[in-house]
Amino acid sequence: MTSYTQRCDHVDCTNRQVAETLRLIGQLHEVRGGSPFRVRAFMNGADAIEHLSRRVSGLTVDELMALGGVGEHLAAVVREICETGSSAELEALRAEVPADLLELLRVEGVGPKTAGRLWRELDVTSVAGLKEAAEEGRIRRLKGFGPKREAELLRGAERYAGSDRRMTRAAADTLIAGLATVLTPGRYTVAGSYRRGTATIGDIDLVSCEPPSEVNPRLRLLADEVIEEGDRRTSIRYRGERVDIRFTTPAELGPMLLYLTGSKAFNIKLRDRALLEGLRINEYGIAGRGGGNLTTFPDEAAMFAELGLPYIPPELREDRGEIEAAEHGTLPILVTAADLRGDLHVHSNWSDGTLSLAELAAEGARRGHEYLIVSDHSETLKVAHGLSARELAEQGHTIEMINRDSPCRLIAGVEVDILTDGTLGLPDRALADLELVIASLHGGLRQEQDLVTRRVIAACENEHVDIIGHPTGRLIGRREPAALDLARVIEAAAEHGTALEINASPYRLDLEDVAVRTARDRGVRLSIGTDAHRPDELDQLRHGLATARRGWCGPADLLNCMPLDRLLEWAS
Ligand code: DGT
Ligand code: CA
Ligand code: CA
Ligand code: ZN
Repeated sequence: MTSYTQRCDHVDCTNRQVAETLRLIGQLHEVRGGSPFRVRAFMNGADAIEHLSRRVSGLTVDELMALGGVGEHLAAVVREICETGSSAELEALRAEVPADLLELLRVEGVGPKTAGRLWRELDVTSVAGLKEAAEEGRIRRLKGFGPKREAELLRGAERYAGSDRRMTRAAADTLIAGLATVLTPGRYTVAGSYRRGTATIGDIDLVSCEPPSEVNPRLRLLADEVIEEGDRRTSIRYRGERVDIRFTTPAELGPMLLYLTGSKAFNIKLRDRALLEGLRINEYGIAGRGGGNLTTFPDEAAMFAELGLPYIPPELREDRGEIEAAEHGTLPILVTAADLRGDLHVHSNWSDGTLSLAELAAEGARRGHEYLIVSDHSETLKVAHGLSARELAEQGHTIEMINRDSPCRLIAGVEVDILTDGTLGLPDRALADLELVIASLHGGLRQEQDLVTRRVIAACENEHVDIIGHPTGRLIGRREPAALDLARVIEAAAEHGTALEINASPYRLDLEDVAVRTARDRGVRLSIGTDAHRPDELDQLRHGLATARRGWCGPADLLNCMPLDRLLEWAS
């Protein structure tokens, strides 16, 4: 378990981060009213790099230019981003465009073009400014806007201000990758909710063992705004989000990391428990009765030991019974990345994915997977080019051929629609021919509770269905979960031996941690699938792993930990 304790995390310069940076540059050009050709060049380049199956950081300028959609200028910018983590062009644009304007882009109905006009023509540079201008009726007077558009923008601004705007783990990863460019690998750790593996993140918390005199000047260069700067703590706004940094030394890292990882409820419970023994805990160490000498600790494990407890992994620190379990020696042994043998939900270019079956097998092998479930959509999902029974049979033959010489075995599956009347999008005969069947809700998510619950239960009852995909259908920050009665669904899954998915997409993470734990306690099997439609999304498995750990899952609770033959036997 040591890999989850003190290791300082460093996120590589990933394709997605480069793509996000290019998009940001494109957006800023558009905000400034720059040439549409230049804007498109950056957007197309971002798409090309996001869809790349190789690491962009390993490509030369020439290799980059050989990619469709990347010209000479863009290739140079990409190299610069990979080497330095930023780009002079981006910094120049940032200096020119007000920092809050980027936040304005997150309001529904505001694209870069609109943001640019609001800024130039009305001097609106923030969400609050947008709301004010709309309330005063100034927006309707802009050419091409009118009262209707103004009302839409006002609603967007109000909704945005009222939402609690938490980041997805994907957004947090992008920020952390950016921060990593000014920090030294091995000398800082990401703490807070990010380290606990929560589905959404309010702000980023870092513990730095590098001294403030070295880190603060570098952070200043990166920040949109320095909120507070000091020798013990610094807070900045970076790409619109708050980042809190606490400074410590390797010898005193334990208490600071424990404190800043939280959760707050966990910290309070731990502190109160220690107080009963006459010990006082804070972020600098443990002191005896009457504030005696402060003892410091280099790591969290030593600190837990001093408190008479085994190490409690960050994902469990929510005051949901883990401290009691630690006292009684009944903490679960959590699943680790090394236990996962495969990815249980991926799409190919037979439906709406970008990779061919052969490419999928190669990408799976590259990640050390023993197997992948090819689970393309069924034909009822028209927008995703869903497959008919005949096409699935044909896909099955191609899969057999590829499996002959692939170290990563493709499992012939499907993600069949649970239709609005509770039947499935393919006949039982077609499902019977497949090795594994995932059934998912894609439409009718707003049905009333009993109706939508009965649809999912009917899917659990179908003997061919092995897994319920993204059970609630939520899209974080964008779509509420269906009104499912999860207790009934979990009961049905337990009764019929159906597994429930932990969809590992950072935009879904569905089921969520608490439901995972309820299901697991009821003896329901869980299944982590990335739902990847593009190669880089195959790396999302780690988000699902964090959710599984937060749901107290061990290897025995997850289908992903079964060897291939046992998995296929379980599914048959
Ligand atoms: P977030 O940012 O909302 O996703 O959640 P956290 O858990 O990262 O919370 P944050 O950033 O406000 O604070 C980071 C950690 O600092 C938190 O997990 C525990 C610790 N902490 C914050 N406020 C308090 C407090 O009032 N008492 C104690 N004991 N610890 C606190
Ligand atoms: Ca935080
Ligand atoms: Ca914080
Ligand atoms: Zn789906």
